[in-house]
Amino acid sequence: MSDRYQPKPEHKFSFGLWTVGNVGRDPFGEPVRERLSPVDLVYLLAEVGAWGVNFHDNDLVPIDATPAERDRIVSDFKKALRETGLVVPMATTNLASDPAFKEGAFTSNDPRVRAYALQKTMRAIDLGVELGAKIYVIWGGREGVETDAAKNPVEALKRLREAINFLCEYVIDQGYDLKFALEAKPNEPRGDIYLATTGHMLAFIETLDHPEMVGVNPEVAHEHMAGLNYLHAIAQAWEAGKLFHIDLNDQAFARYDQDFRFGSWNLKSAFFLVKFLEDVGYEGPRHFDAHAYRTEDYEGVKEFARGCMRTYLILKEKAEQWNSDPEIQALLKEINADDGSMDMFKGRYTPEKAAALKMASFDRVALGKRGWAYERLDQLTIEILLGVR
Ligand code: GLT
Ligand code: MN
Ligand code: MN
Repeated sequence: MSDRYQPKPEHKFSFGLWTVGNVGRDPFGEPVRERLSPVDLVYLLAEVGAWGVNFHDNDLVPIDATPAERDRIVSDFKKALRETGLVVPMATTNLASDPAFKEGAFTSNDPRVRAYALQKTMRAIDLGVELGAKIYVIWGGREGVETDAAKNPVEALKRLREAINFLCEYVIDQGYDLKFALEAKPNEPRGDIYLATTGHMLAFIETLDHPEMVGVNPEVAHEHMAGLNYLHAIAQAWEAGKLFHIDLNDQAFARYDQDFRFGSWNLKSAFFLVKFLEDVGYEGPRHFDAHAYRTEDYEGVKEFARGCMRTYLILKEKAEQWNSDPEIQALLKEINADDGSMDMFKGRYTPEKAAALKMASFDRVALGKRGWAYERLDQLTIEILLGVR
């Protein structure tokens, strides 16, 4: 392997314990890999060159652990972090696995479940902060329905808002340095999940009591499952100052939740994504929320993890090549040419501007005849990706 694709701490590559620790269970089959301990997973991640490790409360501490067991697990985990130098940039709560949450967590019709979900999340926040997390992801995997007979969707939104407002106040009250990142997914494991896309989340955040504490954690697969352009979701979140975290993986459109290795399916989308993140100077973690094929043993899991990071770094290099390619730059210059003749119509509205614009004449036919050379531009992109340029 060439050294220039070697992951380094400054790349901020992170993985969840649940990603490399995924044992390959699916709806049709039993686990295919033995379960590794959180400490083993930290060493595995250190071996492949990751910088950070994230977890759900119960990835680290089993849901039925006693306080003494919790303390021992946390101290073993801290020791592994010290020995490997790995950091914990993000933490989250498992509000999906336990049967108590089968009808939802923060949106459940049962007030006891809603209260329990809040309690579990406050405790998980304490755990995350204790281990250094600065970002707290909330993924409402069970916050949905199979039938709308079950719940008024407006009521569900109100419950979600109340829960997130409560948690923001809790964080302020504790004096924690922690931001929330909401993660959307359109469906699976529920028939339909509320706030189905990053766009829905961005609108919802503006209705919260502390919108400044809450951003998004968009995932490639989740936007692709909704048939959407992930880059556009990322760009909107970025422009709104809300790109607090990111879940990188890959996913064919119109399929079940695949969580493939980053860049393994839609290379061109992955390229434009990496180019965007690098061009704008995104400084957050590059978190891979994916897992190895079910066919793999732990050697394959390491290959999977290395592959996520290596592909990211190769695409980063391709983005630099794209940005410095003279023919591409000449095309972009041409595409964005501006002779200044429209300057008087730009910017904010004024009645004078509007009046002048209404009187202006345009050569509509000439505008329609222009060729944009996007075929050439895209082919040049493809040739860079294919390594022949
Ligand atoms: C789960 C889910 C992910 C979320 C994780 C955080 S858990 O793997 O599929 O998309 O990001 O709760
Ligand atoms: Mn996912
Ligand atoms: Mn995710």
